[in-house]
Amino acid sequence: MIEPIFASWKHVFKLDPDREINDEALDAVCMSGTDAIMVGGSSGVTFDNTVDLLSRIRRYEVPCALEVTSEEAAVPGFDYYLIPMVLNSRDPQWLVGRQVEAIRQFGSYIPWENTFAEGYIILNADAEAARRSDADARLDDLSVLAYVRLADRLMRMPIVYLEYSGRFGNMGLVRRARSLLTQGRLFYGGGIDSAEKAGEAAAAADTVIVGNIIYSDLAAALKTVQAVKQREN
Ligand code: 1GP
Repeated sequence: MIEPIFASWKHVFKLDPDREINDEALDAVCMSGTDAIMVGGSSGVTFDNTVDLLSRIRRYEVPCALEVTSEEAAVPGFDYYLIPMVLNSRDPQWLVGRQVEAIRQFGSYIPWENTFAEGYIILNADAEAARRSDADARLDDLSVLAYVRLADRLMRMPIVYLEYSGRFGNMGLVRRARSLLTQGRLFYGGGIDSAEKAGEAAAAADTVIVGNIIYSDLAAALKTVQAVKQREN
């Protein structure tokens, strides 16, 4: 099997189509040396704002992936499509329900060879993503690791995503999670707002996702790229 491209991604910037970013900031993000841009958000993502953001990112060579959270916003033209499946949701619609509905409607048009499942484990109960997907985010460590094994060994998901969105997570737990993986790649996202935290996350996970800080402190966001790349793990 050919390794998916994201196997080489160490640093990813996540841009939210529902948030404003001016051309200068977008230029800095796309030229930063990050391995990829992921486009996605928890609310307010539409076809129009996703197309708009994609067309602006397309001026650059950086690979661009869409994290698809609603079928209306499944815009063609991205390099990759990442499909979140919230493993610790209490509501099966966020695990497989919405995905089945989208496949039922658009299955023949989905670029399957560039489409990958993300086994999401949401661990910040205060995050918008946790509220929307009704995730059971208050898990003890053993349960988190059980979800990780479920995703990696039983479901053979190519991406296991520990999502702390808005809060910096427990790096000891992230490291243990990664040590259990046998074929999947461990994505970590949440609360990275400095080079130091980016370095710590890079030492614990395979791929580090930086989101919010792009919009509140661009200079700090840009520093996370080198911090991650310099880290040998
Ligand atoms: C959100 O995991 C990403 O889906 C990144 O989190 O926005 O907290 O950086 P932050």
